[in-house]
Amino acid sequence: ANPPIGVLVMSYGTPESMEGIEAYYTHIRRGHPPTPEQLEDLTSRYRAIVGGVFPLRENTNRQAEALQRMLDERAGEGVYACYQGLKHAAPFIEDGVAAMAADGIREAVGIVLTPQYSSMSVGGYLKRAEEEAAKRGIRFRGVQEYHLHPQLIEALSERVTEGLKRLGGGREEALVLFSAHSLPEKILELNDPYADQLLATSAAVAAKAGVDRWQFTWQSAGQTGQPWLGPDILETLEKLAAEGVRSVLVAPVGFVSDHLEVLYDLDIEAKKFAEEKGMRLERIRMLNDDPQYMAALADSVIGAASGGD
Ligand code: FEC
Repeated sequence: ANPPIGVLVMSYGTPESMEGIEAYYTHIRRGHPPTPEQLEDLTSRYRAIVGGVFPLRENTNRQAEALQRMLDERAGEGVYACYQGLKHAAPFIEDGVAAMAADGIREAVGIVLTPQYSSMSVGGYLKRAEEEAAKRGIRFRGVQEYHLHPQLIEALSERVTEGLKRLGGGREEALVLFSAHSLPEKILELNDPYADQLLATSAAVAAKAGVDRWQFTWQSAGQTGQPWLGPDILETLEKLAAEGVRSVLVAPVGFVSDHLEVLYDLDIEAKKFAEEKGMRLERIRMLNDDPQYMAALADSVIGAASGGD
């Protein structure tokens, strides 16, 4: 029998334990260890969201397993074999490709668990995977983006509708605030599609959910000394409060899982900030291993494997 087509399921990665935060943070900072203050700041944010297992670890595991099941259903067992490859934690992207090679895989598809393309996000994952695959003689194709896949849009729009329901009486005047991880402003000079794709996802979800009142904002910018894309969500909330908006539904469409940037930056920090300004803030439920999201991934993988990505 032919070896299966490898599917490298790529995600950001998260520490294994509180002791692992320093190594993880050092990797994100390209080998530069954080100062004790920076480490304590990050550790305290994890303490606020972690009850046992780091949530992104569990969610990436569930997503990879659910995608495997969906590919088995669609293409038959043994046709595709999923491997994890993480950006900043083990198993790293290179480990995932090495595991494929060890299993005799000759052909692979890579997909990143974030829907929109940026040279600084998805582009970076795919480059590492391609380089490792080339070294190991594996033919590799990467899914660039799936930000307008109909089942992704459907899954997100259902969550917007549900979130507005949760806001209750606020539905009429509620504003939907789409958000994504900021990146350094220098991506604008590179003609990067990131911002346009995020706006396209947001507009499609708003249209599908029948929402007229919406805006897009950035979140979770890093402190690197250089300018990042703005406005940041806290600035946006401040402005909305001044305009008299009293209820906001945040829809972080650049993320797919429950993790630090959602559970801390939105659910703790942004929520508290909004409340201080007299606003109610709710967030849409994350996709995690939602079947429609898994279908969008499976479709994209099968499309890329058959050469039409
Ligand atoms: O729950 C978790 O453990 C992980 C949450 C997490 C996700 C995530 C996603 C993205 N990031 C993106 C870009 C950058 C850039 C820098 C950067 C820094 C951090 C730090 C932490 C962190 N990121 Fe992240 N990111 C997550 C966590 N990220 C922690 C370091 C401390 C801090 O700033 O809070 C800046 C690196 C540098 O210093 O040069 C740039 C992008 C995404 C969304 C796409 C994706 O998932 O890949 C883009 C989840």
